[in-house]
Amino acid sequence: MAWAALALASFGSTAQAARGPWQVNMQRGVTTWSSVPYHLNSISLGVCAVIGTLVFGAMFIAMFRFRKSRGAVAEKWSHNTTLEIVWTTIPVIILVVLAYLSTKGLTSWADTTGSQMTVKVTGYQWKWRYDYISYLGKPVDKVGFMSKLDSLSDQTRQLGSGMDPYAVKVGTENTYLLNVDKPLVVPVDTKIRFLITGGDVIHSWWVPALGWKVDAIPGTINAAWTNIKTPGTYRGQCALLCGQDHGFMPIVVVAKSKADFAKWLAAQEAKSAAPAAAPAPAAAPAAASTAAAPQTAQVAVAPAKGKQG
Ligand SMILES: [Cu+2]
Repeated sequence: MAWAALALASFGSTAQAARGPWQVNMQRGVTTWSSVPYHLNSISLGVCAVIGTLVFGAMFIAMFRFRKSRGAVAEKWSHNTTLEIVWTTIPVIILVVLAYLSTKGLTSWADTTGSQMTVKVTGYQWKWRYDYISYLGKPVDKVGFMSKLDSLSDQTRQLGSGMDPYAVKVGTENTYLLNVDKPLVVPVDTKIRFLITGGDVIHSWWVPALGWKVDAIPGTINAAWTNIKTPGTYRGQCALLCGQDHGFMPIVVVAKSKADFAKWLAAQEAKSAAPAAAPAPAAAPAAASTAAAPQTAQVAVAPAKGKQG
């Protein structure tokens, strides 16, 4: 049964915090939207379970009751119009209902209008970059950083390190390969738009508690949004095989209260402003171009897109 344990272990390796013991269902997530895929999954699974029970039930009853050794004789008829209309109409209705519900869900997922904040996410081999573009209608002043596997996990994973993966902890939570040096910090109760792209190859930004994942594709910007209800730490992974260290580029989202986030953002802005004020010739052109750049997120993102193309 080692394979089963292994499968279970890898199945449950993400979203540790939100997962109860022996939880096999999807998690409900922590955002205003994340219950949508949860309910869609429950509905489709329910439909599948009912159909499966009816079809396999009828099949097994027929196999048992009408077997040759019990003297069953085959019927000669081959056509039943009523039956065919029934078993065509019912699946059509089920499919139309499922298509309607999932289209409605996807439409609400894709609607980034009214976002109060924009963050650009760029996937690299093998780390993530987060650039804060705007917050509450104002452009954010040069807050952006790389987010990569925490150094304790990184040292532990090296062949022959002799270090204990179970000793990699935050509090009581084992965070081996799940923690990063700098998490993405966001506020709760805020509609956040993510602009997701790739800097080298295709990656996929996936945090299960948000209820979606989006491919990070070089030369393309995919948009998605979230609105987190509960403060907390939410973990995710790169979800598209992107090379040797694909398994070592986790994602950590820390959702703070609005007040705490405003403080954090102000501190980051102050930090990024400080070195630029000092005489650093290399930093000067970058500072000038940012200052000159217009205020909208689209324009701020455009140069990065051009660079990748
Ligand atoms: Cu990746």
